[in-house]
Amino acid sequence: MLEAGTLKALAEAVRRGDARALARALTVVENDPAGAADLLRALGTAGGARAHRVGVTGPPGVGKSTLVAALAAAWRLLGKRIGILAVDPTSPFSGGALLGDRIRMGALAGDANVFIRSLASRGAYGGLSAAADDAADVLDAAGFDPVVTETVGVGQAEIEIARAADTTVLVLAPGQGDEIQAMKAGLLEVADILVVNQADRRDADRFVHALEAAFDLRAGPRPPILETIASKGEGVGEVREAIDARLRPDAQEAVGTRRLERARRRIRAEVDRRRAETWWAGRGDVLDAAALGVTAGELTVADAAAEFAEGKERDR
Ligand SMILES: Nc1nc2c(ncn2[C@@H]2O[C@H](COP(=O)(O)OP(=O)(O)OP(=O)(O)O)[C@@H](O)[C@H]2O)c(=O)[nH]1
Ligand SMILES: [Mg+2]
Repeated sequence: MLEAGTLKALAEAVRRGDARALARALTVVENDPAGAADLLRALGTAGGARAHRVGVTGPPGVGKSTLVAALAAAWRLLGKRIGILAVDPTSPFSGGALLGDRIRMGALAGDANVFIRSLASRGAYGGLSAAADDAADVLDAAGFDPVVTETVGVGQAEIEIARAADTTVLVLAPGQGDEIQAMKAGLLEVADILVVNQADRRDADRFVHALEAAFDLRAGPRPPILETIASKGEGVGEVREAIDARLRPDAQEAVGTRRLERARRRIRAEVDRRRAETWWAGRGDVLDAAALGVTAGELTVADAAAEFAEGKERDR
């Protein structure tokens, strides 16, 4: 818990864009949901929605970070200040942060107008997606726009984070059966813009045609499919334009819908978190007893849960 004076000072420093304050604020967001709530209130962001929130997702190693770095460079030329969150699914082994992301984006290191941070999951309630939303709020309040979140699109949670953005960019690369994998994971559905990176590989055009064909079999509009060689900056300008076009007045409706969905989801998640926190307080011993009962084979998990849900939990 942060003391009120500290909170106010921290919020002010974040709004000024002070890098150390930002780092500290994001650490609060990462570790302490209640502290994050206080901090966001002090920041006065009330859920944000000033910055364009861009989610970049896709299979491992397709060039997401390289593309994000190239996009950031393109936005810098337009005078934008860019916030980047590299979201790592919780890894108890690596301890979370994908330091490699920061290193790969090293060309932008030292530019105060590009802020890059890896984000690992906070445990228990809320989890990764709440932390990612709150972190984006912090960067938004600090005046970064766009705020880009990179997730590896392998698990449902990571895909959900990308889907929650105003604009979701799905990055694929030719080969490796990515196309089929992407469809299996429901990845294609989340794309507002589809980028085929590593277009320098010779099977790139064939891959793009296969993707186009896959979309033609589906209902609904086909997202733009753009080819890039992110490592050389080729095609990145077109991706930047396609992202920015999502905020054009004639196209804004989709983003508005997305923001409503996000707000709905966040409210629900925060209610769940608060209720769970209150509800479990003081029930630790009974939970331990029920857990012992389950491991001893005396009752099933479902039966134990039913006792709790119906208010009939008991000390065994
Ligand atoms: N040939 C080729 N290589 C590329 C291209 N873009 C990126 N790479 C390389 O692909 C490798 C992976 O790039 P990253 O940007 O780290 O990929 P990523 O998708 O962020 O990877 P993870 O975050 O680990 O999932 C690096 O060695 C890049 O230099 C490209 O357009 N063509
Ligand atoms: Mg990456």
